[in-house]
Amino acid sequence: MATVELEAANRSGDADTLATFKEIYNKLKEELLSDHAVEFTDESLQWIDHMVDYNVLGGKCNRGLSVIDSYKILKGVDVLNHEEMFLACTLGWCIEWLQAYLLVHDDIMDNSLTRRGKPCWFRVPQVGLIAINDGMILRCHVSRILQRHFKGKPYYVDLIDFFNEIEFKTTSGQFLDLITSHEGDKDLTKYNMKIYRLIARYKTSYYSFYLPVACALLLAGENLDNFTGVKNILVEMGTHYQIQDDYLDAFGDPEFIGKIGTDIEDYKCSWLVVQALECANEAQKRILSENYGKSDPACVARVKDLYKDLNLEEVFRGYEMNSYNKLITGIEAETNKDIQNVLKSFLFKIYKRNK
Ligand code: DMA
Ligand code: MG
Ligand code: MG
Ligand code: MG
Repeated sequence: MATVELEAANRSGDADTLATFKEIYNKLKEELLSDHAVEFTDESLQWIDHMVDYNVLGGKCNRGLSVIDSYKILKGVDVLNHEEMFLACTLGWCIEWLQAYLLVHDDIMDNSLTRRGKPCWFRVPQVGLIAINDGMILRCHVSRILQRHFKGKPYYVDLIDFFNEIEFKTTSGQFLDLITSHEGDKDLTKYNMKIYRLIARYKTSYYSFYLPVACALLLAGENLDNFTGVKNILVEMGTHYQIQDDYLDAFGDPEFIGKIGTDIEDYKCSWLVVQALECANEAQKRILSENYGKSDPACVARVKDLYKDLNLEEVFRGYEMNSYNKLITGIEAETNKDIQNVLKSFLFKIYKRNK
């Protein structure tokens, strides 16, 4: 596929694929609700049904759909057969389910208010800290789905190992994110691009970028050890994605992105604060250390004003363009054309996103 066609295909989205993807969601959820490994009461089944819809649905599904897109490109077909489509969608949903679990916990830890245009799950009055266990149920669902549909496949053990490894990397990234912004230990001088990249790589890149493509490679019968170059590009793409996330946290429209930013209040090692520290003068640094990490809206506004004074919107646009060009150069250095197309297809999905 030529670049222009690829780009068009991604931007228009494929209505049939989306419809099938959604149908398979319903099937997977029904299977989980009729899973006889546990005797559930009617009341608890209703809770799980609602909890899964509330947390797994409502996102962009970029990660899940990328498994299908990548698998099609690797196989060199526009349409997958019934079985292939089912397996690709199922792995796509496993990633969406994993993400749902990560987000339920992330919102508690980040003390967030909204997600995907609704209150965060733990903010729902009847839910509260039950959300911790609900998150764990969502994670267990991933294993149940994999067991039901992949046990017996030659790559089953690799798949399980792989999901476990990605989860370990992600929770370690979350740990780094939390420990770096730890209360009582507020010291902006420790924030720099090196620590920033480390956090972004672990908390975001592996599960959001490497996992979908690796799932498609495993489905195509490939050995992941032969794709370390691909992994490195995807990890870099994930960092680009997290930088966009950090930018949108302060500058995005909460109505549109579906969440209210909390990075300033949370004293996060955000890309914006790292950039601000790099170009601020002494007086501006003082403003930052006096206002960053406080929940008072006036302090948050002061930090955002400073970001504007430092022209961080422009710095971000520059970064975005530069990073895009570097990614394209890296992708075009890959010898395999199919792999190039898998990577480009993913990059086009996220480039200049405003959501
Ligand atoms: C999210 O980082 C990372 C994971 C693993 C969910 P974040 O807290 O910046 O995400 P969000 O802005 O969506 O809360
Ligand atoms: Mg968060
Ligand atoms: Mg977080
Ligand atoms: Mg964020």
